[in-house]
Amino acid sequence: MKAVLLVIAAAVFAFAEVPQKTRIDVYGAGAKVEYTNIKAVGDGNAAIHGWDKVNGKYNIYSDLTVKSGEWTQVGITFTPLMDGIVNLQLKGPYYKPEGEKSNLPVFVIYDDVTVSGATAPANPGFETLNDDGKLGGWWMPDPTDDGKSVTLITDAAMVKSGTRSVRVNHDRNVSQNITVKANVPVTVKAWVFFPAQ
Ligand SMILES: [Ca+2]
Repeated sequence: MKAVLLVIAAAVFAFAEVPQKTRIDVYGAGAKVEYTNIKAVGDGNAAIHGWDKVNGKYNIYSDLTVKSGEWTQVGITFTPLMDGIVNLQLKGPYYKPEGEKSNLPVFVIYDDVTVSGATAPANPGFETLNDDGKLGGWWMPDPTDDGKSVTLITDAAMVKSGTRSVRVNHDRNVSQNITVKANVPVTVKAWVFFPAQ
């Protein structure tokens, strides 16, 4: 009986553990851009990569809470300390349950990205495709057979506006460069939907 209860408790705990969160990162290592006043917009946290002693100070990660079953606008704000080009990355949360050899994908759907205080992102609503059928404006990884591929979503129930959104996870995500200016605060926001996993 005790063992059964333990198994049930472990299963419930494992289910509850899937983080209903998302993650917008900014990588400035190429131009060695550093920042101040890093904060989450709304419910969550944002900070530099404290665990990376070499490039961590140039990179921002975040941990943003997404509401259940509805579109949530999440974001980060930061002030660059110098001019430069940084890479804006729309990702899912890192999730590595105990006992797993590698992290598991948690899928998050993005639409309608806005940026203030920096160059506007191209194709912010994921509506435009290039001639080769790939997403315009964003770097999007080629499909893989590991169940982690980025996918374009056309199901209206999971599109915030227009006819497309994009589904990403931690390891396979979409990104593009934006140009920032010294001491000009930048705010990045995006609408996010957390689908059934
Ligand atoms: Ca769209």
